Amino acid sequence: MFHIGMTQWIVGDEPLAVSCERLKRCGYNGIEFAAEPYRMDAGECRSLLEKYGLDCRSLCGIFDESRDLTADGEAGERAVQYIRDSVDFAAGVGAKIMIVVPSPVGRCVKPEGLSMERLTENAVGNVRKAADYALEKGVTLAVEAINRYETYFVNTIAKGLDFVKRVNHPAVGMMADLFHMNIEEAGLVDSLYRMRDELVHVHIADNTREAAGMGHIDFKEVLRALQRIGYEGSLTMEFMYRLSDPYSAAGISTQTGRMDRYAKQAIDYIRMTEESIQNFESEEEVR
Ligand code: LER
Ligand code: MN
Repeated sequence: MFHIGMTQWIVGDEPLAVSCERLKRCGYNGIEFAAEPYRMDAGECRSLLEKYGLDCRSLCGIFDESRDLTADGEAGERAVQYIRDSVDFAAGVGAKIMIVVPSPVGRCVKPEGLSMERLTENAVGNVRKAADYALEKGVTLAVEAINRYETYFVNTIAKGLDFVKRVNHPAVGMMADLFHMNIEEAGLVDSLYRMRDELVHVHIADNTREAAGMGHIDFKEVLRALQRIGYEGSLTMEFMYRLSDPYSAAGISTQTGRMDRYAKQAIDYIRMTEESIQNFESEEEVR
């Protein structure tokens, strides 16, 4: 069975204990904390993990305009330092993966006056610097391709793979976010196969970005592909209401009812799908 987690930045300012209790109640294995090392306390997070019997395998990097890896000079260094501080936080809560979006989320137009090559060079150099530190701490940076309505930069798996190849660092891999991939990829399964050697983490949402099973993504073929490529990481739920700016989810404070429903729907649907493909696999064996 896959490890199943839920990312925590999508629940707004809900207390962490409320999120952990929900996940335990719904049968989740873990929680993905937001990488907010300047306002979250690793000790407090660890006690909650212990209290609710959850683990934290990954942190979700929050790359707003103030954490711009495509920048050089001081701004670029600030983004690198944010990753280093998040890596310390990851080590403090036992997480082995930190998600990295190599450009600010929500910046959909390339900044004027800077070539794509220059921006890429900056981002590659900054991620490589951060990765040297991550390697020392045993953390892998997972590059996330996000769709064209959230970035002009790395928005397809092909661009993500090129980026990772250019960084060329043992502490840098890639992740798959099914919501973004459903917008950008010609085929989900083909792209999962293409990224198999780099794949270290997965985000799950349906095509509307609501919980798995509420839309039309074929999770049966997605899970079968993940099994066949030998993926052993977490399936981390990252659902939200239909928002054009995903980070605005973090500002919504009264969504507990919806989150209860989505959290349960997502895990029940994925577990049921998992079971149905298990049955399918064994029928194949019988034949
Ligand atoms: C943003 O849309 C996203 O998918 C997150 O995982 C990273 O900020
Ligand atoms: Mn994601």
